[in-house]
Amino acid sequence: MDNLFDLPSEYKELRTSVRALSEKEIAPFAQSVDEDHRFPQEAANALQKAGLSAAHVPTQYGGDGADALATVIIIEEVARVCGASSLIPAVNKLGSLPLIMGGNEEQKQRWLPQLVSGKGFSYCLSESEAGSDASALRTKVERVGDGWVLNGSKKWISNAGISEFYTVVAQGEPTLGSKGITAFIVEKSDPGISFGAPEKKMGFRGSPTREVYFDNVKLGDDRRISEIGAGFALAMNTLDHTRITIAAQALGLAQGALDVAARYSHERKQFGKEIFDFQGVQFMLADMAMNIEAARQLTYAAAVKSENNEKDLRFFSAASKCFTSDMAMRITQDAIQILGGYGYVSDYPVERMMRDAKLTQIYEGTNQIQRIVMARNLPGS
Ligand code: COS
Repeated sequence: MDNLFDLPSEYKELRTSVRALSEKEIAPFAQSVDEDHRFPQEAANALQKAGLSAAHVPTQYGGDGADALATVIIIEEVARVCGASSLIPAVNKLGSLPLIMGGNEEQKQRWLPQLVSGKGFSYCLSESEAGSDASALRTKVERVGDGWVLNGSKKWISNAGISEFYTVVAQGEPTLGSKGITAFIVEKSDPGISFGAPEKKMGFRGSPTREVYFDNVKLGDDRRISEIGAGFALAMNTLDHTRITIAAQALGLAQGALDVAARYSHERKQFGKEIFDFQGVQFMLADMAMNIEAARQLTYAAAVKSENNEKDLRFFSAASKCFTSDMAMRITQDAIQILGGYGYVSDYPVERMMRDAKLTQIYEGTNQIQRIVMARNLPGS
């Protein structure tokens, strides 16, 4: 029983090194990235240099072979200082996991080393009329000769325009519903692909979110990474693994906010003493830390289930994403409350963290969808 809930030393060392890198090379730019709505290029460079932008890629394709828990720790530590930067490793995992799970050897050899070399990989599922109801997607793929022709558009695509590669799920046989959907890889250089204007977002402002348009994009059959009609199951199964990375982001944002609030509570003096000395503030800090630790245990347990592909993964990934993002929303608000007026202005990072935390309750499936997934996959059922 010894150390059952203690992280093995290699994960602790990973946390220490990613934290050091994040504080030195990512945190100094987090505010300007947010204020200027600009891609966090400094973070992209630092993560790339350290082999952290796509560490999940198996070693035979040039990656670090970071397991699901290691990937969670990387994303958590980057999010602790900058949410937008943490989307770099998160989006790269989301975009490439369908290839890793569904692609053949030749396809993996073709794209994964390029991902490791710094070319991003985005995931295109959502559309303007197909969000929670993902299988209602209308982007159309038609068989033409030996290949395929893609037409339609995708919405809310993270890092669109920055990424070189896009996993796209498209409908080939509408009468079959979700069984008519197939998954493909589209490259930014393919004729017929274009991008909308960046969305003006509340948070995660450093990460561009754009529409992606496909106008008669011609694809060979070597771009198909699922069996014909198996694209929806592949897309959903991908989310079972990657919703945990959103939990990791939320965890990092909450921890970052707690760290700022705890430090501030010792610096700020009112009524002749540190505000930490007031029991009301102590109770808030204690509740924040308690909730973060509970979320961390759930998220790490979900990551291990992802790595081992355990049968209750679907429940655990939805639960970790839902619980942790709801928790992060409350904790970041409490952090602002502790900082008072200073929390409400951008001199301190907690208002940015709250704006970022809001999205973790929405993307990769709203928390209402997570509850549907949980209810359909109750533990023990
Ligand atoms: N893994 C593998 N297959 C899955 C699956 C999963 N996690 N979830 C569903 N499927 C399969 C089902 O087994 C079913 O196949 P069968 O008919 O052979 O059983 C098929 O897909 C359709 O499933 P279901 O009927 O459950 O689909 P619904 O239309 O009811 O939708 C939800 C299910 C709502 C859970 C799904 O649409 C969803 O997750 N929506 C949110 C999408 C999302 O997260 N979007 C964010 C964009 S990504 S950034």
